[in-house]
Amino acid sequence: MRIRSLLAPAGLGAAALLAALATAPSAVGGASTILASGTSFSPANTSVGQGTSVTWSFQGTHTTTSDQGFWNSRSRSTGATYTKGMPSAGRFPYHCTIHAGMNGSIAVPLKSSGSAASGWTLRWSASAAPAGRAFDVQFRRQGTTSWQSFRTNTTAATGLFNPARTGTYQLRARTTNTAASPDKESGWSAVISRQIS
Ligand SMILES: [Cu+2]
Repeated sequence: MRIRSLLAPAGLGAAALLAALATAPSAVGGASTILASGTSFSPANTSVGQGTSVTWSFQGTHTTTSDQGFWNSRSRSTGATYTKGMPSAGRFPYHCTIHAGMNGSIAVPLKSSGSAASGWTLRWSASAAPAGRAFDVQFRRQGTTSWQSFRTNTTAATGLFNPARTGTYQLRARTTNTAASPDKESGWSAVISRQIS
């Protein structure tokens, strides 16, 4: 009611309001379309699920260039788009090579399924790594400070996390560009916490 009364003076009826809400990007899932315009990406930071894609649209001439060499649109101008699949977990910073300070990042979360009793099948990639990609997965038990390796440079997409010791564990994953020399790693995914009983 409050929203409606605020919008009413602008002439938005209930039907138009519902239509606007239905098409608004989800705040949780994040936008999968990013506008490159002026000297910024909008939204600059976004989160998308494993195996989804992100599309940039361009106003003026820009690039979307992964800081770790995961993608590079090269120069694109007004009206053009560039789409990149985001298959695996990590945080992927990128920039425009034309405008200094024009930066953004894509976060792709680690997934899990299972239970405290039977352990958690972690999924850090929608599919096994293609050539030139590998994954690192780390954990730490709550109350400890240092991360430990669960997988290093694996090309598998999933693994069962079921340590002998009970407790709450934090988990994170990243993607490595092994086609680069030397290797270049994405940032770490957002941390997830899972119980082991
Ligand atoms: Cu630019």
